[in-house]
Amino acid sequence: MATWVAPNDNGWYNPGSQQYQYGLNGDDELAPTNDNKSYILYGGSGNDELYGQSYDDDLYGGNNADYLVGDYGNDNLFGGLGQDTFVFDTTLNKNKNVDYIGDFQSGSGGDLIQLSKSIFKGAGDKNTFLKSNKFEEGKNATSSKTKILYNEDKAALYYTKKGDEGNKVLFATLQPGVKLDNDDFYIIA
Ligand SMILES: [Ca+2]
Ligand SMILES: [Ca+2]
Ligand SMILES: [Ca+2]
Repeated sequence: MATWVAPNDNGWYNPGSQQYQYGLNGDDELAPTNDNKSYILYGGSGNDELYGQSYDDDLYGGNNADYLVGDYGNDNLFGGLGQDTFVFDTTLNKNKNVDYIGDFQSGSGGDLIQLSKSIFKGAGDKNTFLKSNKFEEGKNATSSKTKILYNEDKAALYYTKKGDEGNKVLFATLQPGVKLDNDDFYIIA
């Protein structure tokens, strides 16, 4: 296996096609540019930014506040300790683009799920938290306003374009038992 370790603490790295990439204790940015395989990225300690590509990637933020972008594919995302951010900004596909977040911490001081308004149409304005009337917990949406539906029994997250009248599209699953609320979600451009 090809393994790459950051040459210095802190900094932006472009190790290209190395499949395994390890940040060190500083703030690392791991952003493979070759979109031809699955990547396994470890941020280590520090506030790291990890960017997957189109295949099924594994991203591990490690300690501190990390920013995880799986991109397309069925990615496995682990923020580790700290207030981590998980970004969803690629075209939804219930078979080929469903990420698993393995350690989400809900609520104040916890982690955040960022949703691109260009994908999650109608979810709200950019740079705002998801409004409570656009979020619902349950098996199916009961309101036409609902955009984000969370089935707590399955720890499954869906986007539903037209709420109770629309089809729901699975886009993420989380570790079993986790509860979510509307302010766990933040809308981005
Ligand atoms: Ca690091
Ligand atoms: Ca990916
Ligand atoms: Ca972390």
